[in-house]
Amino acid sequence: PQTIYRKDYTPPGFMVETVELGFDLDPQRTIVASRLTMTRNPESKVREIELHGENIILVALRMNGKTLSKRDYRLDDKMLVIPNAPDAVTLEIETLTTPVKNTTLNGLYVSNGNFFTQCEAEGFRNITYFPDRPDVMAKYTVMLRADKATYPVLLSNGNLIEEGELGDGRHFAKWEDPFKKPSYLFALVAARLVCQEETFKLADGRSALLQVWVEEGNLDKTDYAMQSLKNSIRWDEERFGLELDLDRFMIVAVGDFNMGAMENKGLNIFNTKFVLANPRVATDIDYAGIEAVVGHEYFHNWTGNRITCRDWFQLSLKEGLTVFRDQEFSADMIGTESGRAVTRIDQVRTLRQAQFPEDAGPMAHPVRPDSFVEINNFYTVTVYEKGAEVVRMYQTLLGRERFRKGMDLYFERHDGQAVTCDDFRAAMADAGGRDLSQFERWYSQAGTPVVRAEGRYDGDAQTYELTLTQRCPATPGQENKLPFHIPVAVGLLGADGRDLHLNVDGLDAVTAVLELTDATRTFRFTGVKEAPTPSILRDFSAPVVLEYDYTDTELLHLFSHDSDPVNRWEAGQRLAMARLLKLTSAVAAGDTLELDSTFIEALRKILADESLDAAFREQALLLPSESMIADQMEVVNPQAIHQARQFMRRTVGEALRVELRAQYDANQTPGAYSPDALSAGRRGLKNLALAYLASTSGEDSIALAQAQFDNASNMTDRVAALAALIHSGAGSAQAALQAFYADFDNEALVIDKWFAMQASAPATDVAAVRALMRHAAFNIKNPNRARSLVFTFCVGNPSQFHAPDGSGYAFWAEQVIALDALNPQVASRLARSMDRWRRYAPALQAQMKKALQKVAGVKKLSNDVREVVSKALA
Ligand code: HT7
Ligand code: ZN
Repeated sequence: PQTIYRKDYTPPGFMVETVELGFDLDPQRTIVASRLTMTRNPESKVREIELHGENIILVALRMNGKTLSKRDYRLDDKMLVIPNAPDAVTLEIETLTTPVKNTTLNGLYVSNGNFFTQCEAEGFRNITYFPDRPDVMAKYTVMLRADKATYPVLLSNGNLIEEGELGDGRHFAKWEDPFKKPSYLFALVAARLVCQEETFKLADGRSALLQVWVEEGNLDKTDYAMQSLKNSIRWDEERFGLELDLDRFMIVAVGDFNMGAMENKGLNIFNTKFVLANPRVATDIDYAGIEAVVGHEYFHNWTGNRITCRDWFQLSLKEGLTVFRDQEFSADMIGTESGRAVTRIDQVRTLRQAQFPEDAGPMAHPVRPDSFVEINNFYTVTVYEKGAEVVRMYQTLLGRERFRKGMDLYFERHDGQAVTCDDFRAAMADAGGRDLSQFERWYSQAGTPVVRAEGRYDGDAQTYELTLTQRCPATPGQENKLPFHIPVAVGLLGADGRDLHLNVDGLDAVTAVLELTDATRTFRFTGVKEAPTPSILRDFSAPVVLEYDYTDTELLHLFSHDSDPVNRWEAGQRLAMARLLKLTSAVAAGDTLELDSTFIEALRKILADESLDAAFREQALLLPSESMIADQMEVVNPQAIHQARQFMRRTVGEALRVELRAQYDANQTPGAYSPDALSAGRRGLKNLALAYLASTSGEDSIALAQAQFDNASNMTDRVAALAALIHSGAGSAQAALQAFYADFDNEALVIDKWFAMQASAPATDVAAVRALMRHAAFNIKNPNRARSLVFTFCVGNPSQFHAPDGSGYAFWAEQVIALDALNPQVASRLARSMDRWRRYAPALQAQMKKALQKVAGVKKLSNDVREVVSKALA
């Protein structure tokens, strides 16, 4: 497969002004007629008209009214090239596709009998021949024709300008999008659907029609998505002064979808998982996901759609920025400082759990990659979540006000354009009055920087010197790194736990944002009256690993007192991690396992501290995951990690039995269910208490879980109880699983949970997963279902997946190969779970390598999977 390089970017030879599309929709044989007006681009050296096209049949081609013969163009399985074209042309193209056979869910496809499209990144070329690149922006008019009884609803981007009957049982709808857009934002839906709709008043006095479209039977699950959409519109008006620019904004839910959702102009298409919710079927986490994803897609309307990417290397321009915006939206929706901190802790956890490992593996790439084989492989946590951290750092460095000015300037300069990450940085630098040239390295250098901190207190001089030194590990293709521009937010705690007043670099505050730009620098705090405990990297001010040789005493001090909730939580995680690593070594060596009372007492104090939000206490008591422990080890031993973590849970559960039970009782949320952060936080703490208690296997804890399962009035409590039963190995777990299935067999998203809970259970081995795959409800073609069982097992059940006999790896190879034949995008995500195989013991490594080679040996492998396995094996 061919590698594409950022440095090779060239402007398109022809621009497209208008696109008129006509669809005669038929699952077996859809005819697409396209009429393009194009003009030569004076900025380009390319002389030919280059149109992308894959998996479609060319039926007719006319240029300026004249039918072109095969001598007039070149056609292969990827491109249609017209060499001799005048400067202005009208192209008429007719193509044929078979949507029902499209299992890739890319381009035009059928899901549950309905038509949907997915065009990002390069799906439009599966619909018609077109310069399918984001820097070609055009105005679209779309005519849809389909059988009326089967597809009563016909939707596309923009405004509905005409609809009617065609006389033969078919009907039509004509849509016009008033805004120029790249082809990846095109969408259509032809379906039997119903909608919840509402007219919503915008800040400038205009009204917009908001619709949430779902299959019949799901209309009772659309309220939260609609509410989230209205909140998003209001928030973008207030926080960024950005208004909805359309008269109509639609969200459509589909059960077969490769990702979370898609921001097509005015016609967002969503995975059902991020639309459908009511208390019976959705958990607090589902509700939070809906709010975040609805916000994310809506916010793309400005950051992505109005201003888009020049090329796909710039993906983080829209994704990093839009993730930052959705994170801020979710935090603002909670409204309290402590609630905001909990969302920040969640973000830090995701980054450490998923992005740091990516940065340390064979697929490591900069936020703005330099090359790729398959762009779909670069919708990554680095581009999204690390990209959001990069945007957050602008705000930290410039301050909120100047950051907002930078955003305003970005919109003022680039509305209607396809631009680069450098353009965004320039807007921030110009509006902020700062030189941000070194900051560019966050876009161009891969890898997670390590910041080493060392402190020195001089009692006589009353100074505290903090020396910060940065380094960044080598990543594929990047041996040596230059220093980053790193904002390091620091506070100093006195012996009483209170923040000391800081004097450093002319600042006068309790938290100072130090800017580390050199490889090493010493910052001098003056007027420090006592030896402080440093709280470094407050609010996780940069996506780095912080090294500081904290003593247990210092960590306990921070865990009890730090005014920065993120660092308070962080101190607890450090205390837990140090012990988990020791326990893991002890398991491997066959030593006796012990947990010190100091740690347990610190947890006891936090757990019972009613001055803290329940949500924060939940975070503080959540142990680092098995994969995070693995990340800290030279040679990973998954079974030892699992046993060590189980031991810690059980020991804490036993030691804090009384307090856990008290919190369990105190944090009940009687009355009508509400997904608000306060109630969700209480349920979170209560259910964490239940999980700890159930891990002790006491009969009374099992009875508690069983009672909660039987009496739960919402899905959050029901799944928490079921998970507690399953994970504790309770005899009643099987009956509970059966009852759960029987109650929800009509709810696809709940059955996904049913599969996922079993796939992640410590007792579920490969044989049990294979048995579940034979269940009538399992369907590998449905990405949500495949993720719930196969992915959850391969990624979320490390001690079983890494079984010493290699059976997990053989299973992985089989599933990657099977999925690849159906849906390369989904297959390649699964392929990624073997990325870091070199970190395991030699016996496991050998079997993992064999599995990777088996996949690599498949002749007809997609570029998606080929890129991932070749990089893993390189
Ligand atoms: N911008 C959207 C990306 C997306 C996507 C990419 C590749 C293949 C399928 C896809 N579905 C959606 C989602 C987003 O970030 O908002
Ligand atoms: Zn996005």
